[in-house]
Amino acid sequence: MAGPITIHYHRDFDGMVSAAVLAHVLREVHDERVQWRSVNYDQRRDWDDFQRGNRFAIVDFHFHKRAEYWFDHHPTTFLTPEDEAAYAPSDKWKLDTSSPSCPPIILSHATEHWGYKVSERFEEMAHWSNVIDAAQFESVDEALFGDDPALRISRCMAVAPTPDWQDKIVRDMIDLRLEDVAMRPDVEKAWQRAARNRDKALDDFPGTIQNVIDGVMLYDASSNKIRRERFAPFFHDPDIYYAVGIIPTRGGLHVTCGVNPWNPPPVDTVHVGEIMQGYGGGGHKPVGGANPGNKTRALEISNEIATLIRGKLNAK
Ligand SMILES: [Mn+2]
Repeated sequence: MAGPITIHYHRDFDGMVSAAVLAHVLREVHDERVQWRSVNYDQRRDWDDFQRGNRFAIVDFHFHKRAEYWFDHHPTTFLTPEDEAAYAPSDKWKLDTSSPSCPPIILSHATEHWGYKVSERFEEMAHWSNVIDAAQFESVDEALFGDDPALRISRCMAVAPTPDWQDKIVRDMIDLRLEDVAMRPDVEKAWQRAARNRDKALDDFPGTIQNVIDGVMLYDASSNKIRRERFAPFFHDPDIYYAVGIIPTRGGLHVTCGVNPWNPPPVDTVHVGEIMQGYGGGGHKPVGGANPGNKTRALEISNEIATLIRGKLNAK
């Protein structure tokens, strides 16, 4: 008999749910012995050699032609044109870039191809995966302070106590309900810490604002001392349409720009991803980013981008 198969998954909420769902499906339907481990962006460098000689599946992450099972929703999934050419939807592979998150793709595929019966438990996890991955929160308050089990677990991941913590959470997600996973003492403890970090980030944010003009906020959060909270601009100023800012990342300074999900602009003429392409970056219509070489350039282009968006909003 073949050895166990390892599911490699993107280390975020919908990636973890994807791993749990596929583990359950492979165990119940295909009688497989299943293991799982998160995969990170550093491993893309030797992607061709990834797990050579081992049996593996990949979910919510880059396509690999040796993956026995592969499911993803990211439009940027193919690392090379050769990879893209090697892909065709099959019994074991599926890409659906229209899906807000990855788990619904696996669930519908398993139902269609393998006669799998989806439990209410996994329906709930898939729902929250969509909400979290596509930022479909009802309000900025839900995004920041929501305490549904899924939101607590998701927020915890920013303060994971060990590198293999996600693997432990996935193990519980295979067989338990989200509310039971969220009651683990280590999850509760991490959630308390993550909530304190959030509050600190929200307190720090106003000091980073450079200006708010014509519905566009410009901020500079490039200092390493400042904690980052993705939706802080829209919490601080719910009336803005866009926020443009500088943030530090592991790869250097990043200029990020996003639409206010809870206060859409009156005109639909701004494509953030295309604007960012003009600065060597990219993204989607509502959100995108670019990586300037240094701080001076970051200040320069963030200012330009804010001005450009204001111009588009004012051109009626
Ligand atoms: Mn993901």
